[in-house]
Amino acid sequence: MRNLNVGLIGGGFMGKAHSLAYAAMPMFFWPAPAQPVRKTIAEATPELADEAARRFGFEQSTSDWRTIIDDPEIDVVDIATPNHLHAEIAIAAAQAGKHIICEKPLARTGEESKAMYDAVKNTDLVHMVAFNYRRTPAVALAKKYIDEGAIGRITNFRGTYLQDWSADPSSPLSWRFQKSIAGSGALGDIGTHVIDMARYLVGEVSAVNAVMSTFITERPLQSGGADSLGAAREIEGPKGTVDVDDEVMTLVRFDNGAVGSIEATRNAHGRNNFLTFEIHGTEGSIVFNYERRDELQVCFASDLADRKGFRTVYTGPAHPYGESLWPIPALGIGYGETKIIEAFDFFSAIANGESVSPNFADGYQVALIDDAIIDSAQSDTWVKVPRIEN
Ligand code: NAI
Ligand code: SOE
Repeated sequence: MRNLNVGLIGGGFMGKAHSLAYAAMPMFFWPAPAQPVRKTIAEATPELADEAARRFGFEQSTSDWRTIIDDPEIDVVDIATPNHLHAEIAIAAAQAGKHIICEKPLARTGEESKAMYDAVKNTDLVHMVAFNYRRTPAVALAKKYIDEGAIGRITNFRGTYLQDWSADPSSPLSWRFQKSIAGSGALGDIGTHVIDMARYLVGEVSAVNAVMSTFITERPLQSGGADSLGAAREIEGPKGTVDVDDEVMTLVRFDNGAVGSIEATRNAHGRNNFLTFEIHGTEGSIVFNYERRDELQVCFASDLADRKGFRTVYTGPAHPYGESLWPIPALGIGYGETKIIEAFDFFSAIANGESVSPNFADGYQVALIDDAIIDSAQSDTWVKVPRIEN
């Protein structure tokens, strides 16, 4: 088993999740495809970097991410910074011949995403964009049922991602509300997870017809310290402008003829991480809700009429990734497990010299769908989604 040295850039929420995954992946998936070595972590200041190294188990730290790029011992660059840094870091990492895992959204715009894809597309590098929710075992099970034809030809996809952490107008101006850093609001931050699900489970999106709105146009500025996600802390004081969307809803058409809808907001009181889909096919239906992520609801048209209805399948050893997780169903899959599975698939691809999905091509295609949604909301019309050139 090879050791692969990781340089992780960004020691916030995702820095924690990825560090956990690197430590835990070989505990679950054994023999592991490779042993991730937590070599160097980069943070915004030397103090933050030193603290992150001690907390997340890295051998060394730096306040200049280019140190990681320039280090010939680093095999993997992990980008877990706010969105505005993704492109510059990823392109530098690709030029230095590093494998790359980059948090979602791939970048702020389609144009930036294209530059990232161009940097990796004619190389042997493994590149991945971290849409981890598709690695929830119940979602992978939905994909298996669909691929096996269990619900027939898909006719309808209804996806939502609803949260409430920013519903309070006195919650702070996180970088997630600033276009120059985030690119877009609910669309790029959480709508992209639903778009990834839609592409994974149904197929390519061909056209969109969207509305977008911003209801809370200013929020209190944060000073110093870590970025705070809304409800975690309410602050008084000077305010800054929110220049991204609070709400996005879009109708979608798929290449294969299916239709559907996608909506996202971070202002839905009572919804915490309500990432859901309901898929109808000619032979059945599938329903998933991340807040009950051990469960998949299925209904088959072939069920006898007097017992037809949704049944609940609890994921466990019989299901995707299940043999490596916990020994009986419904013990509880968490957010951490989705990142551990993601790390397993990423390191497997490196060890086997294969590509992995979702990769930068997928991240770029999602960004083109985002751009089309913004264009549609502004022009009040259906907009066709361009397809990336391979
Ligand atoms: P965060 O704000 O918690 O952490 C970002 C960290 O990057 C901060 O600690 C900040 O100090 C650091 N940073 C900023 N500039 C830096 C620089 N020049 N060099 C090194 N470090 C620097 O943000 P969070 O939530 O971890 O988000 C990071 C990325 O992960 C974003 O792209 C976000 O969209 C994505 N994300 C993905 C999730 C998923 O479920 N896949 C969940 C949460 C975030
Ligand atoms: C905030 O909306 C956030 O942290 C997103 O950035 C993540 O992508 C999502 O998985 C959880 O919520």
